[in-house]
Amino acid sequence: MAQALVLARRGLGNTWPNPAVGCVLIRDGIVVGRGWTQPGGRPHAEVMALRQAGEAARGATAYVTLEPCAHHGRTPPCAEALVTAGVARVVAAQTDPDPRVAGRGLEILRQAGIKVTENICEAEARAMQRGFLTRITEGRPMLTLKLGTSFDGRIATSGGESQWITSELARRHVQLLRLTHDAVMVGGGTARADLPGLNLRGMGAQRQPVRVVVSSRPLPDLPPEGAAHGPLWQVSGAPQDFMRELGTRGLTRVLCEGGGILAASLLRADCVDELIGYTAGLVIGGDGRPGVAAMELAHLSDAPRFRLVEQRRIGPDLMHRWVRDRA
Ligand code: AOF
Ligand code: ZN
Repeated sequence: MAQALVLARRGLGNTWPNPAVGCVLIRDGIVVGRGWTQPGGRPHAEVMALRQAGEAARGATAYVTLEPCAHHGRTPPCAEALVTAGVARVVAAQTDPDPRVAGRGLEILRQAGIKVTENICEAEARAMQRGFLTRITEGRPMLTLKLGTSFDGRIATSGGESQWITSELARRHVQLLRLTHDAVMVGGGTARADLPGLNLRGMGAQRQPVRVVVSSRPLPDLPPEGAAHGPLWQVSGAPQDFMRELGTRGLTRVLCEGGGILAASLLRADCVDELIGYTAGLVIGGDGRPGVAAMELAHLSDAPRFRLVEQRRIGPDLMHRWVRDRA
């Protein structure tokens, strides 16, 4: 399952509106097939692994990071494909909350006499598929807020000078973040002031992320959609509303890269699921521009609290990642 999770990760940012799933087929202790969800969400992971295994799938155990699907889409369901291939056992990390599946995939397998084991590495699988799970259960994509700041949480001097606070290496790491998200989001102020590329450069990307600009005013001339830039979507209004709209349009993982006003409104609306900070060893002071603008909280208990899950040195900077646990 650990291997299947590694394979699943390859699809992050690439498979929306579908989840990024991994599948490993093992027979007699030997890996006979490996698959992961392909760009755009099809073919599914199991189909890729079964294709690779061919006849060797007969009698094998399939490790999948999500319950195999049960619905007839453009192709027959993966649960049926596993039955037809003669797989003997299926180990699934979690059931699929998509109402078209929701336990029916595992039921098809059991009915066919396949041994089914559930909830193996469930926490890891749920963490990786949080974007898809959030879209299915809450109707909105998962949101990651990234901030590259000085030691004291500033993103620019009072005069607006911001290039560069974090190192080149940290900024390369942000490219990796974009690679694993479906879309990159900025506020109108940032779009106008920085004319950001919001694209992937030199990462061998199969797909450019969607560019989402949150603004009710006309946008500046940003590069048109093409090989180097993803589609450009403008949204506005209350965070809960435009986040739902993005979910309806299929996004599962959105990376917000600022600015401070958008960050504050997303945090106030409790729409942020993950924080990623890149902290540089320079101090700008209280007259500098804050990474998060005023939130006007009356009480500390109103502030969203996050849990630290990762910290790492990246060149001269500190990368730290925090998640918001929800019931
Ligand atoms: C799997 N393996 O690799 C993935 C699954 O639109 P469709 O027909 O491609 O189906 C999308 C649904 O299939 C999606 O909402 C989720 O329930 C499941 N995704 N299932 O067996 C996979 N990506
Ligand atoms: Zn499937």
